[in-house]
Amino acid sequence: MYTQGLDQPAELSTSLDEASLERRFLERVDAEEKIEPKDWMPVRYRNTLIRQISQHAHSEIVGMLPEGNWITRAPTLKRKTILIAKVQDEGGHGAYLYSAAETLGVSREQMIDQLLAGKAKYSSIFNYPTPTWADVGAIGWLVDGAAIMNQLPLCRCSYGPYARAMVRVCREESFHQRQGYDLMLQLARGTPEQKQMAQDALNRWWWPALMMFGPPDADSMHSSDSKRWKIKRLSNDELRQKFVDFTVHQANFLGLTLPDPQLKWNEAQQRHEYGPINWAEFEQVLKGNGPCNAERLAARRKAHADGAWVREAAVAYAAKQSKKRASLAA
Ligand code: BYC
Repeated sequence: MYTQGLDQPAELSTSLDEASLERRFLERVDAEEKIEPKDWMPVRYRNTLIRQISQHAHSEIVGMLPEGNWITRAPTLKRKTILIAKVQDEGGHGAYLYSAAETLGVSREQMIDQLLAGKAKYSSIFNYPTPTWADVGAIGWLVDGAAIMNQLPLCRCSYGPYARAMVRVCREESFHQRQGYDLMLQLARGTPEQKQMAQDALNRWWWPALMMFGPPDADSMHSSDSKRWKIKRLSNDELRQKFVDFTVHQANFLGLTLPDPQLKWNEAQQRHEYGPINWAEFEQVLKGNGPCNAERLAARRKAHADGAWVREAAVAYAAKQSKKRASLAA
């Protein structure tokens, strides 16, 4: 996708050959030093980061849509306020992440153009519908829960701007997860109809939440490089397993049943075994054929077009201000 890295500092590239630079880079990674935007880095490392961080940013922005759908219909003022704050946080996460990706030499416009053209990936999870209020609870509990599981290790990622952005994102995700769990708890302790609504939402979101962690390790083409470069600290399957082990207890406390008849505790391995994930469905969602892919992209394209006047006004205002400063300085 992006084949060119930024120019490397001239004195370094002339005094050291590529292999020595790469060796030094790997030594710094091994020593747990953070790599910063102006440091030398291999082009593949830069491109891997641009790919992952931009996909992550897109996920936050597209991720505003399934829950945003419920803002006008939240059942109480308190729930509406919480939901508005959560969706707004997600917009903020997208903004930090686009900024982190920009430090690698790609522009926000390029990234957004790729999203709107349908060429960029974003998390599979946001291509599923939210037909009931309980889906808002299930997203907070499971989707934000899975996101924290995946993102906590990213706080220790080797690339400084991404690692630092993740610290704040994780704190906010933790609030998001708790509000979702609290919503599910209220429904689970409510009327039989409310409890059923919570169970149905859990049934809808469980398997897509497990897919969020990405393909099985054996099929994860980027994992070995990402682990070597300490972008990824834990593998897709390791994180998925931690998520299952964690969530089983939370579901028990809610009195809800995870929709997996093969789920069972393995005493010898001290972990839960779970049933097969439908990877064919995951592939279809990634190809753009999930239940809501077309709807999500159409909503983003409309928002982008509707916001054109805001961007034009901001550019005109900035030009006016810089002209004013120039005439004052003259
Ligand atoms: N969906 O080699 P692999 C949120 C792609 S938003 C779509 O394992 P990698 C929230 C992968 O990109 C949180 N595509 O890749 C927001 C690659 O394709 P390309 C979103 C997926 O990068 C609002 C191919 O499959 N979190 O929390 O080593 C409301 C092979 O995979 C998915 C992040 O973005 C997927 N689920 O590992 C509520 C976390 N999985 O690029 C909540 C940051 C895999 O070669 N990202 N693919 O075309 C990561 O940690 C890693 O990128 C992944 C994948 C674990 C997702």
